Amino acid sequence: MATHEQTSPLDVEALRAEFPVLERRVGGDVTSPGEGEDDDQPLVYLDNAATSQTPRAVVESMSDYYYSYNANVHRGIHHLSQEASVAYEEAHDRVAEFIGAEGREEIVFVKNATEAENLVAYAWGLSELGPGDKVVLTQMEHHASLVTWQQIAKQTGAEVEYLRVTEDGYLDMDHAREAIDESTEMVSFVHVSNALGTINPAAELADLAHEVGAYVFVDGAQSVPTRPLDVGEIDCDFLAFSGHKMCGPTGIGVLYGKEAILEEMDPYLYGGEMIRSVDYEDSTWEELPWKFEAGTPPIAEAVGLHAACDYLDDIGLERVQDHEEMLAGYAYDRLTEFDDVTVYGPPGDDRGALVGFNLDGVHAHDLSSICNDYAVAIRAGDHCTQPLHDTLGAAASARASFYLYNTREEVDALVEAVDDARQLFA
Ligand code: C6P
Repeated sequence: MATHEQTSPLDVEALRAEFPVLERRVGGDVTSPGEGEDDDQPLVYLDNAATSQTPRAVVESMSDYYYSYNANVHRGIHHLSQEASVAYEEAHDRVAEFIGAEGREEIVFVKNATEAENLVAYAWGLSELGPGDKVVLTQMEHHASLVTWQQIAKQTGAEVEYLRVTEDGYLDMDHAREAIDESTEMVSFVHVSNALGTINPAAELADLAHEVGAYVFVDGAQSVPTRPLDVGEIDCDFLAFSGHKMCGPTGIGVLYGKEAILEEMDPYLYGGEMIRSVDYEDSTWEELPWKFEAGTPPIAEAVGLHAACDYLDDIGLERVQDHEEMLAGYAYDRLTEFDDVTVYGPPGDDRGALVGFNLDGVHAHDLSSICNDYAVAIRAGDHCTQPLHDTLGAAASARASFYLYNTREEVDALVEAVDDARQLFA
């Protein structure tokens, strides 16, 4: 019996009006839309952990940039360049405020969360890690973190240890207390798992790491968009996230780093924008954060990310979190009513905004394809967590992920599609 009966703290219908794409009707052949008999079903978009949709305010902030003050930043003293530079710098201030950072020095704009992981692994890891050092990750890491640290460890001779996931989808904290020891230099973990929905105890893990003098890297790709997060409260040294999962544009992500640590690190990319002076023999670097932002940066995208932070803060991230967890709990309850469906991860009342699952005897891709026949967009695959899927004993899983504009009726549409797949493959 479903337990998640609460009503939403959000006015979802009013919010949906801000996202024109949600009005779409889809189906049939994507190469000739409008021509098939299935072309007229309302889109049910449940792939938000991959990419969220973009509200008018964010799109308009970027078109305003292109229509009114498009210019390169930090390079011209003409009017448009100054306006663009101010907007670009203010976007750093806004993101700093959004996550509770001290200021723009701690906010580096990159392409996405993946690049943020690589920046630290290369710029810090290559010079600081060596034989005898340990990097502690979790079994539920996204490849962005797992592959990056694995490869840097190979290059430096450091060891990687993976914290185990328990049967019920939580991080094994006994293993964490044992594994994070004096040889540990970096503890890097996913805050909210994109495959299990597990919410990891970030502050507790940060304490364990700091007790042994290790740095803490939080992969916030799924947590920053969906819940209030304050880097001071967690006391992490680094945090990574992407604009496109938080109502912002693609092409921009954020690396937060404590100023004193970023100050000590060498640049990751070299070129224009990041230098103070250059001669034929050597160069010196710009101040933070520009030292890490070589070349023409994502200016329109920074303006869009600023607008996305405003948009989410205006709604209130506590309310966004409550709404999404209500939907995830409801989906969990409904899907676990089917005895041939396996839902991965922790219980419905203790998970982030997603549900990963499999139907006995049916490949996740087939399940996702049947959902698509109902215009229900979910994701199927290993979700860039291949080792975790090996541990789960599943080659792939289907995943529905929710955001502020989704409704309980859309969860019902998902459940109906899954039920249809059950009948079809029975
Ligand atoms: N996950 C999904 O689950 P990028 O692609 O760089 O914007 O984000 C990478 C990333 C890092 N960490 C976590 C926990 C993530 O979930 C992701 C992106 C997407 O559908 C794509 S695999």
